[in-house]
Amino acid sequence: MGKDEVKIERTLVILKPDAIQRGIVGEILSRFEKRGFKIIGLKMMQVSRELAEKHYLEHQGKPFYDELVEFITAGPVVVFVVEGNNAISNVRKMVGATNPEEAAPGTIRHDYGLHIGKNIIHASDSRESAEREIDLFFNIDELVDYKRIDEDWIY
Ligand code: D4T
Repeated sequence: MGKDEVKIERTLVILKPDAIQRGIVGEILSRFEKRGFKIIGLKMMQVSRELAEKHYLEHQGKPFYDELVEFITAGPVVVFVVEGNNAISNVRKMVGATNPEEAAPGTIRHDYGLHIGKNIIHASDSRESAEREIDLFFNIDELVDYKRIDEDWIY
């Protein structure tokens, strides 16, 4: 791929409370680093009910909504912003299908999960959600602009 075909995007990833409790944060972060993605913002936080409701606005009224909000607020999460070529769709592919039982082997949800109610990770599903979600979880001064030393060997 020529450099002019590279489409650099940003997307939001949340490692949900199950990932923190199970001690797999490092391993999952490592997958993104090794793939060549650049982490440009990263923090641990407790999601408030208010933030959870904003984040899951599109699911309000669905049967699993209450559980979803309970789960994401049940303990600390790790949130990060990933930057790289076609980051939104490429990260979704790494994450895998919503239900870990249906996710393809090699995806994060398959490799670490067994049940839809505890599916480890969230990643933005479109350009619009990526912008909205990055804005919801990060202040602009929490995102860092830098060059990774291996960038010229990735693109
Ligand atoms: P998130 O938003 O967590 O990245 O998941 P997806 O984008 O892959 O899937 P989604 O928005 O359809 O679902 C959001 C969240 O709800 C849980 N869920 C979903 C659930 O517990 N039961 C269900 O039947 C569905 C469809 C899992 C992910």
